[in-house]
Amino acid sequence: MPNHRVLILGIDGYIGYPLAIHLLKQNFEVCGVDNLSRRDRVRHIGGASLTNIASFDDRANYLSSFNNFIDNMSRIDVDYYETIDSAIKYFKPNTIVHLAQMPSAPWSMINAYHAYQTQHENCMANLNVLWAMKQHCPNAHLLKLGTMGEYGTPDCDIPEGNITNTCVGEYMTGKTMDDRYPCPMSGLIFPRQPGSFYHLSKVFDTYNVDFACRNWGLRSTDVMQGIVYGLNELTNDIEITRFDYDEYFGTAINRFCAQAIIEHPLTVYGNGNQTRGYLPLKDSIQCLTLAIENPPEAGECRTFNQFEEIYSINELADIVNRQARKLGLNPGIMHIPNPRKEKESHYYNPEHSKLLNLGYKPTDDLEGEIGILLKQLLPYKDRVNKKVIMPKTKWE
Ligand code: USQ
Repeated sequence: MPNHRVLILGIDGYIGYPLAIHLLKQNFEVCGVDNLSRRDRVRHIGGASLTNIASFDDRANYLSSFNNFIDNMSRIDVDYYETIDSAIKYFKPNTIVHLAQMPSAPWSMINAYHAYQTQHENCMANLNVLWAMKQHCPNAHLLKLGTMGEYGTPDCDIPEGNITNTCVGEYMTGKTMDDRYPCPMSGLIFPRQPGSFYHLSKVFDTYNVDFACRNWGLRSTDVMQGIVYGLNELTNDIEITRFDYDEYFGTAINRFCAQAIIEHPLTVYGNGNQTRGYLPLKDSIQCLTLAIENPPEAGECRTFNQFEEIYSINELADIVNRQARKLGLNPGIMHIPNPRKEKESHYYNPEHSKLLNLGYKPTDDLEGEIGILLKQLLPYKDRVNKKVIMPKTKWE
């Protein structure tokens, strides 16, 4: 998409870097910033990307080899207003993809310092972006990464962001079941029940973005993303994204796959009936691109629930175990006491049709994708550090 400039905040991350490459190949003008905190934090907890990723400078040089890459990537902290203000003023983007946030629920639950850092960084950075947009590019589109974890696991269907008018108010005072009428709360933000200080930070962001859209007429998309897994498609080594598998920055499928290649039993927390939505990294990039190509109206704060398939942790562990066996590996599965405070058996039925309506073509073969991922990871087997696999942080 020529003449459309995308500023990626968090361009060095798991999603940011492959998204930048994808957009450059689609002829978008791309620029980006990052403070390298993901690299620092993973190193600090004793982890490292399982894939051998290029340095920040080498990545910047690679992206600069595309004519439509606007500038060298800058190392800036988005939670300092002056830096993000000057970046937005300088780049004048049509779309800002905001991925520059601390992404880990367990990291936010370590102690007071980690909870504070998470909420300070995530919420302040987001506020700064909103004010700088208002100042320098009020017509731009803010594409902000939220999380399905904002909703929690309520005992009812979850709409895409807001209460719909198909909800009925039959339980309101003075009404009976025969008195159904459209819900008077239709259009309001659907109640959130986040499960960690990290997920809470995303809820605060949601309300700040919604307010900025209503008050200043900004336009935004809040992407309630499910759990992303896998690696990006590569045409050369420098394109490979990071792959974390530690307790904090690795997510369920990625952790299970890293465990499987060293035949470590797959670490199912609790009874394993926790159910979530999942999508491969390439689908996350496809969905973000669709959102960029189809911006909301001025003043609109729209929400996409972004995932494709729903699985329980037990189902995922079985799939990874089965695919590992096909490669001659025998990890097995272990149930360990759940370090988190979360419902282990629950109802889960979130709506997710808006991206499909925009043309999202989901990869609906999770088992096949996991088979491919295990093969991609096998060459990195000797890099797995067993010390960062078992969880140490407890929610209570
Ligand atoms: N789990 C295990 N074993 C493990 C790791 C996790 O059983 O070794 C379980 C957890 O108890 C949880 C589920 O797997 O029930 C998901 O955990 P996760 O670590 O894969 O994902 P979560 O902490 O929820 O957070 C991740 C990302 C976050 C994103 C979120 C989407 O880190 O940035 O927002 O997925 S969602 O979960 O839909 O909210």
